[in-house]
Amino acid sequence: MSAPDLLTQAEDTLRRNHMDGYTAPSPRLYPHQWNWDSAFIAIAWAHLDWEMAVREVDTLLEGQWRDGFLPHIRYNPKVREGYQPGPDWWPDIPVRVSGQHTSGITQPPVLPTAVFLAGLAQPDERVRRSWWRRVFAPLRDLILCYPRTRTAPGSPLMAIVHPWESGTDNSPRWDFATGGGFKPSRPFRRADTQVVAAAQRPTDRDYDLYYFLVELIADHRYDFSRYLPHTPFAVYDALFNAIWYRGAVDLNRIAAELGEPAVISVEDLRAFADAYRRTLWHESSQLFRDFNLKTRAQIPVDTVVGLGAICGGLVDRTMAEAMISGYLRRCRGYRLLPSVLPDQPGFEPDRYWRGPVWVNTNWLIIRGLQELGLTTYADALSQETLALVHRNGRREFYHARSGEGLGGTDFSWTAALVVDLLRRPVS
Ligand code: 9WN
Repeated sequence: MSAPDLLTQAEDTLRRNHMDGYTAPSPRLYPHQWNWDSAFIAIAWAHLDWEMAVREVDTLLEGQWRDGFLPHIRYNPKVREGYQPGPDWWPDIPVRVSGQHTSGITQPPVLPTAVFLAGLAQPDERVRRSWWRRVFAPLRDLILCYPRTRTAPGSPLMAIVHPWESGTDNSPRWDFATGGGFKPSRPFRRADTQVVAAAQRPTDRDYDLYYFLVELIADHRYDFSRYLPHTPFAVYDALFNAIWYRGAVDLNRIAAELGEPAVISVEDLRAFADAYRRTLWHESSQLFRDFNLKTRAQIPVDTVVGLGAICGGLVDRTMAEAMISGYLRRCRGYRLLPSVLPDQPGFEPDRYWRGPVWVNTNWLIIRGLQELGLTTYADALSQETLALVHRNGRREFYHARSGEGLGGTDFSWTAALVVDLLRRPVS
């Protein structure tokens, strides 16, 4: 297949998945609107059909809360079946726009970066600026909300409180919590294994923890300071924090274009970057690791998230090169980049976030390497990613050894990021 065919098929997938003002991640498996999915998708729409990017972002922001928090799912009221948990598990959500239904947790805040990139794809400066001006306040509220509501005394890093907030749901990094035997008080039903083989999805034990945390967080009405003493899960996630930092930098760039003051000051950005490196760096693996707030210790699992600082702009070129070359050495014989390093105990090449290759994490690292001038690495990884999708279709994830397409079909962010890599090639 030639690059134009790959592009056409990716665009077809996005158009088919578009409904009611947003693009579903994979209509049968995930029919609602997801936070970081829509951010990735908006980047592609900006290349293909700029007004569609504007709509994707507007619809996502309709689910924003009064304090700026952007939830991980905005439910489409027309979709009544087909995804669990539904909005009934999340009572009393403080939405800005009445009538909206959302989840009560968040996801990595890719949106400010996506709006920055989508804006740059608009050649008419007047149109670009007027869009940035219109979405600036909600994005500022979003970036400021996490330091205000998700930090604990003594650190500017932000805690995630549910594996779903990491976007890498059943990563072995979270086995410390799934192994705890937590169960919700009410029965729940899984819809995901009706669509995708159970062997490729999180286990029932993972889901017990997911629903236990849903209940705990909802019972405390989404107030971090209230449930922090009671939860077994509060983590400084290396990717979430890197994406927040990158989002803050990109939003400051938008602010500068609009003649607005910086949203996060240079001093605060510096203090954040210092804390990130001090708390999360793991010298012997030459990667960053997550930090468990409950045990006050790093979580000893090496995954692709450990490279997240590269896309966040939190490391220099020398450090990034040491990180990526070390990672590549440890995945010889596997497709790049496996979501978990194959030498790690929890590695499974075909199960969701426990080893398979994902296009969104590859894309984040590719763009980070590119910005640092590590073009040879970025270009090679981009070519491999495009070849993987070319051979195996626009799937949710890919077997870490064989490259076979797995999980959801017609997957929107896979299609979207292929579009971006083709339309804005590394070299
Ligand atoms: C829970 C939609 C989402 C992605 C996540 C991915 C998966 C949901 C699920 O699908 O999570 O949010 O039900 O498995 O892990 O990153 O945003 O594509």
